[in-house]
Amino acid sequence: MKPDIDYAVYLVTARTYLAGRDFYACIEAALKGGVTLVQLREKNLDLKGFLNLGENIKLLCDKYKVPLIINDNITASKLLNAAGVHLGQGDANIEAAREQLGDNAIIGISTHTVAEAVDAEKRGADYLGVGAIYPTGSKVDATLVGLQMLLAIKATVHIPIVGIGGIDESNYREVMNKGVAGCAMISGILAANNIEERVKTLINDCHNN
Ligand code: TZP
Ligand code: MG
Repeated sequence: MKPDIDYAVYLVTARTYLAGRDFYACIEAALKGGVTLVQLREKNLDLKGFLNLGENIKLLCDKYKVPLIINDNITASKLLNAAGVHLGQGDANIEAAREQLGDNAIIGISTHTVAEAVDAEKRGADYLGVGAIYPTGSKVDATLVGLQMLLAIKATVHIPIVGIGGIDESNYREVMNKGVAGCAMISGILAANNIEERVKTLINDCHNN
């Protein structure tokens, strides 16, 4: 059966934000705080390095019963027995991911236009990442799409939508109020001095409105 996914507070990993702190300790702090979903997104690693990192993250996610999504790499997702994969427009296509990972895998697609969103939904994506909602320093080639595009996509497709890009505790609620399923964050979580408390604040924002 396809797992039920809670997209509310979606952590996307990036080792570059940790300022010397231990990667696993930071991810565990986020899990303790209550992140509902984790995406392992680590660039510049070969498959072996990626799998080394991924095995440990998978163990941590299992400990907190939080699903793990792998960015870009379908093979790594399969080998790690992760919940699924997140693909950009330039990555492998949805059909290839579905064929390799099966019907129960969660496949997320980054989209920036209504046309891309409609196409991804038609091809069987489970959720859409839409961004960047706000300016972000975390992705050099990010396209700023803003809240208007988020609303336009939300009005057109039926699958869950996750906002991404420049989201933190100051604007999380503003994005959630647009009716999205959740927000994906790198720096909004990992750049916090106290990652566990930051996540608790976000989770609280999610439930108290
Ligand atoms: N895709 C669009 S914006 C972005 C990605 C991966 C970066 C998100 O990072 P942050 O720090 O949450 O803005
Ligand atoms: Mg990608």
